[in-house]
Amino acid sequence: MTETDIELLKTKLFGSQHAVALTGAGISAESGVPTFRGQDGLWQHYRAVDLATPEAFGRDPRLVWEFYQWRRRLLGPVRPNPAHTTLAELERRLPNFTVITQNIDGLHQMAGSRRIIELHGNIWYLRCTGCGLILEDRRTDLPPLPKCDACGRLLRPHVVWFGEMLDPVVLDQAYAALHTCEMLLVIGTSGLVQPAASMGAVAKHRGALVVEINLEPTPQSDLYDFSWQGKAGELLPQLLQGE
Ligand code: BV8
Ligand code: ZN
Repeated sequence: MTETDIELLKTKLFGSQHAVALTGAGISAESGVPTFRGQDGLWQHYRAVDLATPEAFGRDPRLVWEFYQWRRRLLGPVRPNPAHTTLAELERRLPNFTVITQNIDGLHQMAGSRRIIELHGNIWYLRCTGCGLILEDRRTDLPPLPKCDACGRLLRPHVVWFGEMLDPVVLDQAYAALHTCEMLLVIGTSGLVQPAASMGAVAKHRGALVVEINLEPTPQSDLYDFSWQGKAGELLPQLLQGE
């Protein structure tokens, strides 16, 4: 990305009527949240994708809860970084700026973003496996197998597990944003998990300018207009400089 490219990007962004950011674990890395790649992606000797499934929860709910309790304790003291706060600032300055996130860490809300579409749920919400009650619970010392106050059945994290469908209402909101945006920032995602991984292509095919912001190229980089490589927390604030 040359200086000219960045200026073009800013002109397009600040002239946009509807811009969108699609984010993944990489945007929270500089806040100290482990990503799903490499060593980061391991808890004890389990891969996140092996524990974040309805099968694993059916087999051993105590183990899966231990995994989510570990992530909740890890997330407790974590705070948004300049990448999150830049997107919140863009929402204040631009009409209809929307964040579509794969992250369940709630850091976009904490940074002040309000127009957020959480594709995969939120770790601070629990859902009853019996009556479907959904409740916010930010305690980091939940009982090993949390139970529903209403019906006594087992609670589970209100997140989307591998092999589970995304909430159709949430999916519709995401596609509505992708179908109408003039610009899409694809930030800190490896582009390996569907359907999020094909959302950049959806916007591209609808004529949006798509800019990838990542430490490294991804399988979709060639499809996008720009691949801006570096740390999101260092690159995104540049969008506000001089504006
Ligand atoms: C579904 C919540 C219908 C839980 C998550 C075969 C082929 C294709 C698809 C499938 C298939 N088999 C099954 C599927 C579907 C499956 C899927 O895609 N599997 C993959 C693994 C192949 N998808 C599903 O199951 C989805 N449901 O499709 O339902 C269906 C059902 C059954 C069968 C078919 C269809 C549900 C997917 C949602 C699962 N839940 N999270 C939890 O978190 O506990 S997914 C979870 O993993 C995250 O939410 C995120 O989506 C994904 C991790 O990806 P990223 O966020 O991108 O993070 P990653 O670590 O990978 O990469 C970080 C990136 O950041 C890197 O590129 C790195 O370079 C960069 N980076 C790092 N630091 C920085 C940085 N960039 C900038 N700055 C930095 N500082
Ligand atoms: Zn219940």
